[in-house]
Amino acid sequence: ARLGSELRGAIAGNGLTLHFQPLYSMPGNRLSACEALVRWHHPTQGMIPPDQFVGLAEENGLIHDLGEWVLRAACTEAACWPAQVRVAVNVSPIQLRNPRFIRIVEDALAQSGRPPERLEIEITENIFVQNSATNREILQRLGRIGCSIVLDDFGTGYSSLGYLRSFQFQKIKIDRSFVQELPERGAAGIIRAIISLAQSMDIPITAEGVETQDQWTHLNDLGCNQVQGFLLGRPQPAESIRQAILTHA
Ligand code: G
Ligand code: G
Ligand code: MN
Ligand code: NA
Repeated sequence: ARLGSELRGAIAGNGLTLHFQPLYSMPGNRLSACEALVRWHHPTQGMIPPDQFVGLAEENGLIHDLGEWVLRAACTEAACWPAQVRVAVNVSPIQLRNPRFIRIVEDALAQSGRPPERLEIEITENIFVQNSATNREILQRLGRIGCSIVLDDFGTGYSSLGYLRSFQFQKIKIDRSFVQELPERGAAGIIRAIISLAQSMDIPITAEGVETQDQWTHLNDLGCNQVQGFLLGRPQPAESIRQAILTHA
């Protein structure tokens, strides 16, 4: 309860910040997007990672304000990047229940002057826990605004092939648990199958959690379209990602 009220204060005050992790195109090896990852600077506990407070925020409803802060801050920062570099924002399925959600996205985009195509909304497979008509409708409305909808952490949760067919994602991110087992044969086979499925549906594939050159080479051979991971760049403060963009975009 204490942490909850402190989190409320952090959202309203200056307690949160965003780090950004670069995504690189494959082939080509250009920095093509950056994923915003929220951080909480707690006054006594130091930096608290998101997996210790996003779940809490989902339980106590703060996820709506937290998510709105993240969307606005990410779009504001991205406003000073070159036009071709996209910004990716993680959105909790619970945020879609907010009747204001579409308005918040439109407003964040308008304030930043970024075209909607340069905003990627990353949503995990939990979106499919309830295969609700409302969720599908919100995703479709985001798509109509022009945002890219990305299926995050693919392969670990609730997706089924039926869901993939019922909603057109602009991109699929293969969960890092598969990538990290490369070059083990089982993982390679699963990744090959996911890529071939995605290609047949015309959906680009990103692999996350790429840590070694060997993994990068395997993913390149398998026809992966984009890579993200410590090998290419860690999540880093905004000023530092601006430097990376200058050199690699
Ligand atoms: O580096 P990392 O510790 O940043 O992130 C851990 C987890 O927290 C990841 O699953 C990531 O998707 C999630 N996460 C990071 N930032 C956000 C955010 O702004 N909103 C939501 N919903 N999840 C986030
Ligand atoms: O679930 P999501 O994909 O949004 O998660 C982003 C999380 O993945 C962040 O916690 C980020 O720090 C972490 N991450 C990014 N690249 C790597 C990597 O190469 N290895 C590991 N172990 N984690 C990574
Ligand atoms: Mn993500
Ligand atoms: Na992910």
